[in-house]
Amino acid sequence: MPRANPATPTLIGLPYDASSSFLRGAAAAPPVIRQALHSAAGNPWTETGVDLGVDGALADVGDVPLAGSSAEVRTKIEASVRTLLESGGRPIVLGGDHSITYPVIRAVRWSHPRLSVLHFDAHPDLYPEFAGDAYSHACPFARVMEERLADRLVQVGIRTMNAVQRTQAERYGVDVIDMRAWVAGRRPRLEGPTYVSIDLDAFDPACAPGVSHREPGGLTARDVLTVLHGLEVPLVGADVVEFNPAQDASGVTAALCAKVVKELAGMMIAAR
Ligand SMILES: [Mn+2]
Repeated sequence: MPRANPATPTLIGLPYDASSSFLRGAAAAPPVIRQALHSAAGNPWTETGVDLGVDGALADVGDVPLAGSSAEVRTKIEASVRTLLESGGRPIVLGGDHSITYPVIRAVRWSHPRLSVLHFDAHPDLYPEFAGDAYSHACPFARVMEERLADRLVQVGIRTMNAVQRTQAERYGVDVIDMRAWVAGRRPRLEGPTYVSIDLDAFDPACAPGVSHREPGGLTARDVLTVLHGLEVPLVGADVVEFNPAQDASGVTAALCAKVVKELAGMMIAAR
């Protein structure tokens, strides 16, 4: 792969949803997000003034074929993202369910001895295990924190905290900005190279109905975009996960995924 542009934001699709606990469907998301991203309904400029339509501004290595056991899938994901990083790409991962984030962050951590993670979600995803599966989409941030893959984890949009996950958040020193704290005015503060993980159910289901776990009372599209635009740290990778096209009759969630991908890419380019 050519390295003309260091740290080119690069789409990589991970069509995997076998670690979902409720509805399947997120595996179908990557091509639907690409279609919305390249739709003639919009133009390729970001709100921050970056033209993603310029040749080479935004790369795309396609979808990674993910068959086999969940352990085999995690190995394949980590290797694929590591290959992308080694070739000079900066990953924007199109999920897939949230279980993919753990092997992705393993790969990113390999090239970033300092790493913060900014995580938007309705759910903390900190269960030690869920329904007997330590690699369920309900668990990725427990694995990330117990392996010390992130120096700091900041969660925004949380509104499903329970006793088990609160204990986990305390154990790992997670900075949880739940929706009540968000409304009271708390905002994330990041330092150093940062990875952003965006679960679409962080948004209020009114603006993102196409998810497997609809949880009312969430963030608006503008809330999340404002945080992304305000980042003053190097954005070294990102994922957009848990979009379930089967739940998205209007296509509005696909449009939101594309919007978020565009603005993430724009922030990566502005900062390099
Ligand atoms: Mn979630």
